[in-house]
Amino acid sequence: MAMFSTTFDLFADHEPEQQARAEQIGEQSWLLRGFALPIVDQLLPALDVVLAASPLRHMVTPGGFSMSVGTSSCGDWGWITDRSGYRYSAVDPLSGQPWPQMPTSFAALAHSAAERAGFSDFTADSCLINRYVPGAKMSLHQDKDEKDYAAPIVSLSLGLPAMFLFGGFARSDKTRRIPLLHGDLVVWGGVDRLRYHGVLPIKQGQHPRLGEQRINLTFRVAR
Ligand code: MD3
Ligand code: FE
Repeated sequence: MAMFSTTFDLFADHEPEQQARAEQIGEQSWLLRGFALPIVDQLLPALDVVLAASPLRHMVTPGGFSMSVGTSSCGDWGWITDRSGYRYSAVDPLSGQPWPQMPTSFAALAHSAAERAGFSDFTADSCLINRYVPGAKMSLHQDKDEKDYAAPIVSLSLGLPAMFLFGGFARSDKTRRIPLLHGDLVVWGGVDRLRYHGVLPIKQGQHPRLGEQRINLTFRVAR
């Protein structure tokens, strides 16, 4: 992978009250450090509403392993896995109901982050919610269950820090480690969309706002 050590002042002319710096971490991937911090107070109650209707649960992989990460979704489509495979579903298999609506604060945040990374008109139809407690991890994988790889994936990190692994196009390719912190947004698009990635086991800790957990939201165009 080419090196992107430079920090670019991408949006210097726009909204200087929000942080103006975006760090390029891949050909078409951008880290927006602390981008969500000004609106975390709106996001967390909205997340509680979503999780009251569709609680986090430990899904089972096609191979029969229970994920260490607890997952749920909101929006038109939710990502699920069970013994029959990985897919998007319009219905939450736990509630038998459609997934909760995507809160407008979530949709607006994802749209605005994508725009800052050069992807105009990003409208997510799915938000996957991952909850990590200390020790939980996500093994190297590619996200291939979405229909259109042209749309980026936008991720929001909340709570405890994570060490994110950003790899190449083969599982065995060398990975780079990128710390993801409370309030960080990352936009993964274009050629980087199909890179292998994962999360190292979360370290013990207490986050002042979220306690002993990390929550990651990924906004996607699923269908
Ligand atoms: C890079 N989640 O849910 S988010 C996932 O922190 C997932 O919970 C991780 O990987 C988490 O599938 C990482 C960042 C992310 C998401 C999708 C990507 C990075 C990506 C797709 C392609 C490349
Ligand atoms: Fe992923």
